[in-house]
Amino acid sequence: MRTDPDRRTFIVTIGAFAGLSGVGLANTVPVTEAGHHAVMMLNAACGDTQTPNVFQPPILRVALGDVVTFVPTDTGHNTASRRGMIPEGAEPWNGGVNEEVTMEMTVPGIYGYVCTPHYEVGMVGLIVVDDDLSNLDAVRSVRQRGQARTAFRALFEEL
Ligand SMILES: [Cu+2]
Repeated sequence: MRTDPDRRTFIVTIGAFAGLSGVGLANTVPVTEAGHHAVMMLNAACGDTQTPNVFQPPILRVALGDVVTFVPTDTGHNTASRRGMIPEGAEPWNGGVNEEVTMEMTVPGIYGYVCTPHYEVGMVGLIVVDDDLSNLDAVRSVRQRGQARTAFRALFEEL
């Protein structure tokens, strides 16, 4: 267990990435500085209005120590880690609806997360830190409900 608060994996910030959201980038991935990544919470997929409620990009690969910000580009979404779908030693997170969440990714592995209101309709995503797929079996074995099952399965195929 880590006890040093400066090394917490989960940090919630408001406006830390000022300028990322609300600048008319509804269907593009914002460009961020090196080592910082954005995942947008959207009502519809980029260029595909038939696919509602998505994280963009649905799979994000980052280096160890990189920072990830979930941006509430559209309203009505949140980000929450799925139990059993983060590496051992990583801290779970559970953002509020419409809340921007920023995390420093200090533990390698696969992170599976969901939008709580849209979990059953398949609004889910993955983050892979340091190209480490060693917890893939554990992540895959977590039982999913509704369309989250097929949505996660499709993402696993892309790993
Ligand atoms: Cu959602």
